[in-house]
Amino acid sequence: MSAQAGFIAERLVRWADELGFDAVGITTPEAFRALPYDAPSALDRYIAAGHHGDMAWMELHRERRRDPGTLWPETRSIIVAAASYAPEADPLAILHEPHRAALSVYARGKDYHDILKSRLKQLARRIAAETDADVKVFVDTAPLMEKPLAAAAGIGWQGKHTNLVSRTHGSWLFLGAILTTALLPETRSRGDHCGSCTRCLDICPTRAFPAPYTLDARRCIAYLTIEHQGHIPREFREPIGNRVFGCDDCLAVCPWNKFAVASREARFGARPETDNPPLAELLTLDDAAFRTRFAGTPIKRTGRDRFMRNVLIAAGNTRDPALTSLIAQCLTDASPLVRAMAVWALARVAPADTLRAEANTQARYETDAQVRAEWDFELTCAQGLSDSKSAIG
Ligand code: B12
Ligand code: SF4
Repeated sequence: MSAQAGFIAERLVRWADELGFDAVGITTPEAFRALPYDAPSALDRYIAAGHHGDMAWMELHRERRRDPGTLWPETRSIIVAAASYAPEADPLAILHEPHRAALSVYARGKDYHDILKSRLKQLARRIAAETDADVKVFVDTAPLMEKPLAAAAGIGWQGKHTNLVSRTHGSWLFLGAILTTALLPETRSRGDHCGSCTRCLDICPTRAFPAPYTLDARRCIAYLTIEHQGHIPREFREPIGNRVFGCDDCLAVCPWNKFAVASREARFGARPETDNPPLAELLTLDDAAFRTRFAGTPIKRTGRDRFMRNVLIAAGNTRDPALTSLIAQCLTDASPLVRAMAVWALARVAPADTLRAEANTQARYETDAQVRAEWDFELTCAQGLSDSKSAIG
């Protein structure tokens, strides 16, 4: 290790702080491979079990993702930088306001990918300027396992909810990495401090953890509302509640959050249009209005149709007849994703005769097989309900 490498490592902490990062660490491909839980094999098991659902890109780039040395064989050191997005108020309070959309904390500001990437590039430029080394910057979408890398770099540990937890920032850290050909002194990996706590596992509304430290993404609300492209399976619709984009439950109950300081959230520019808006407002969004409203935020990534699918599930979960006409308007939407969830939501807010009246005007013209199946299911349930009522009467 050269004296210059030690000098860079010392400066790194100051540079990272100046650029708005809250923690930084250095690891190597060898240290990553030596983690006690063998992250590359854990990825293999995750994919073999189908836990990635329809995120086919995880399987497609598996070889590169499972080892930074395969992604870029010249890599000698990996700098992991983390930025806190700790919220100012309890992010679970919104779950008690069913008429408003719960948008997860990470999605409420400007898109963190853009912000972190720009900061990481500036950090990488400083490293490159001080050495002859090559550098490459990665945030989130690259085939790299950022959480075990951050654990190997000593920023924290992977908690039972699988996210990186830090003793100083709790569960509220975004991560990014810089790969470099420079050999820099490693920072030490720290142990697991979850102890016997199981709060994150116990609170999950969809029971997405088959075991501690293992997530079945197919059951996770973050996956269902953001990544999943099709209809959301029936068993998850009620547990989703009013969570329209992502989920914070397992992060928010982590006891280590008590040390997290909210001041840096402002750097992600929380915006009023993502501040848990009323569902009634969102139910009227067409494509243009969706794009305008959520431009520059992570929310735009789902596109309008998937977002409306989620809004309709939340609307159905209000069980409020006052939303009937707004939901009914979605029965003629161009997207079958939206129409299907409009049927489901209508069946929850409207009386059976309104459902049947809508079926007479809409269902008979429905051409999409899955939307027809939603109609058939809900009309059969409504019929069963009125049969049992008349049997009792
Ligand atoms: C795919 C993905 C998702 C998927 C799947 C998540 C998952 N756990 O795999 C979905 C869509 C569900 C998702 C959701 C969220 N995500 Co996401 N996601 C990713 C992504 C792109 C890849 C993650 C990955 O590699 N998964 C593969 C599997 C194999 O990894 P794993 O579940 O972590 O499995 C590990 C454990 O099982 C562990 N393990 C196995 N056995 C044992 C035993 C012991 C004792 C221990 C300690 C560990 C252990 O080894 C495995 C490998 O490390 C990363 C960005 C990146 N490039 O890394 C962001 C990332 C993980 N997501 C992030 C965030 C913020 C979220 C959400 C909080 C967003 C939200 N509010 O809705 C939720 C959290 C849900 C949750 N409980 O995980 C952050 C997490 C930051 C942090 N502090 O950890 C990341 C790092 C993005 C970023 N750049 O900041 N995400
Ligand atoms: S983000 Fe929500 S749904 Fe996903 S694992 Fe955590 S608590 Fe469960």
